[in-house]
Amino acid sequence: QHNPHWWGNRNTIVHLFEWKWSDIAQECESFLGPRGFAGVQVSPVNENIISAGRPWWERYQPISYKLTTRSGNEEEFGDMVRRCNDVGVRIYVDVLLNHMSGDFDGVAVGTAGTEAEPRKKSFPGVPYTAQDFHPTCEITDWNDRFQVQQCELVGLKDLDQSSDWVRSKLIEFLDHLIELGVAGFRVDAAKHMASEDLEYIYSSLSNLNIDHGFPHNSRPFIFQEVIDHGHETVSRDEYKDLGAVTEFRFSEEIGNAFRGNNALKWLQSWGTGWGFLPSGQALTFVDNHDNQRDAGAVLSYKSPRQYKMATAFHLAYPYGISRVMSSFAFDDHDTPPPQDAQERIISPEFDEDGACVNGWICEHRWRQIYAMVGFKNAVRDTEITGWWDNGDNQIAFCRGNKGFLAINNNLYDLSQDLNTCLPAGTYCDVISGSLIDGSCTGKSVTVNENGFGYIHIGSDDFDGVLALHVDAKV
Ligand code: QV4
Repeated sequence: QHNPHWWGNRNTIVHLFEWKWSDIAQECESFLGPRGFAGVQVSPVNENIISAGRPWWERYQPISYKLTTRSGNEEEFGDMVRRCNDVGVRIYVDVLLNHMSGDFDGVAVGTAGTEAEPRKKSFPGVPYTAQDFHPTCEITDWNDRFQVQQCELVGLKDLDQSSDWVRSKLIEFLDHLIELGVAGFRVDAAKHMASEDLEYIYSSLSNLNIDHGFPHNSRPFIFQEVIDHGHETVSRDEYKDLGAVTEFRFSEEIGNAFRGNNALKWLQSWGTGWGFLPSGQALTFVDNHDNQRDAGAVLSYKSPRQYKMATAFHLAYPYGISRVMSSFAFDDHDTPPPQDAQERIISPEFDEDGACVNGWICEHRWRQIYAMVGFKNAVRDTEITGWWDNGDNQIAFCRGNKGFLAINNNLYDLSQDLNTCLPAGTYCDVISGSLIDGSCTGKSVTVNENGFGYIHIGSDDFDGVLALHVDAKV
């Protein structure tokens, strides 16, 4: 279940973290479809516990499988899926199969009004009772398979996926989403569930809904959250044949490289050469909603110049099933999404350039990022050729004769005639500007009969990347 069911030449999933369904529907029609995005990963859809201050992570604490959250209700969800599918943008849901909520004093009331007593492992909205869960224990040794898979991840009540009842409820939940037209699932905390149980669940799911434009017998796309830095007892390899797996080493290594801890010239062997999963099994990303909150090597919107370079490389280099993050601004781990005084999530607002202004970051609306989604669409099915580097942090390569990328992460200029592999002509650099009505608002590069062009990326240029492709020929 590795096929994401993208439309045409599209690529790249955007995670619209904490967005409302009605806003996503609108975004599919007005931005994502026209810009050639392939899909959206949406925040959890089923009812969750309500936590004081409304941190984003309350949505990782389910109460029932009713489709009502702060992002909207079932009707709004269904409307979003239909409208996105209509413009060729697939929806992938973040699903919590591992657990229900953590402890809560007394009776908890969820976002759909359902009551539960998590401390007693009582979730009548499903219903689940204590016998549907593993006995309570804490994970103290992350290399102990029993603890990782049968104890409680940060105290979240741990469902027993070997039980017929639990399996049937999970399958029913996922099938309901398939019926509504989704293309697949991000499986949260997959590492904390036995792969045999997941295999049973995935293989029991319905085919995708043909009324939403999926071909007959299409299987739901599955990408599993398994954090494997290497040498872990529960490894990514146990899951990779069931569906794609989040390749966290990609995120860590790309952060390292673009932070300057590893010379970019080494990226020539990027991908499996770095010990990553085979391309078709790897869900790749520069940052995700968890690791953007951790200190460390991972890059996020908070380091925009390096982040844009890393994202350009991510989308230009032919490796992995790519996902870009679209964040809201945060100060600390618990910062809630933009909300009003009644704790309702607010809609993003845009300035005249289309950038988000009211607490939403919307990396996917940064020109340097959506232009690279366009680049990736333009160069589809080409190989990487003509690698060049300066032995340090300046690199360049071609994608067949359709695209060319150059990056300068040195503290001195890149000024050089380079082989762009492109047909002769003038091309607009889609990073520093756009091609509008036949003229380029940024740098342009003239390519001669031999495919060479003069490439300049000053060390103090606004961006350290230059990208040319055949769909942006002046
Ligand atoms: C607290 C204590 C615990 C204690 C517990 C007892 O910290 O030590 O056992 O109380 O009741 C929130 C709080 C957390 C609290 C917990 C339970 O932050 O302090 O525990 O609730 O009340 C998200 C957030 C978590 C959040 C959780 C549930 O990141 O902070 O916990 O949602 O609301 C590993 C896993 C990987 C996981 C990653 C974070 O292998 O699978 O940790 N990633 C996924 C999601 C992530 C999500 C979860 C899993 C849980 O990507 O966003 O956690 O669904 O690497």
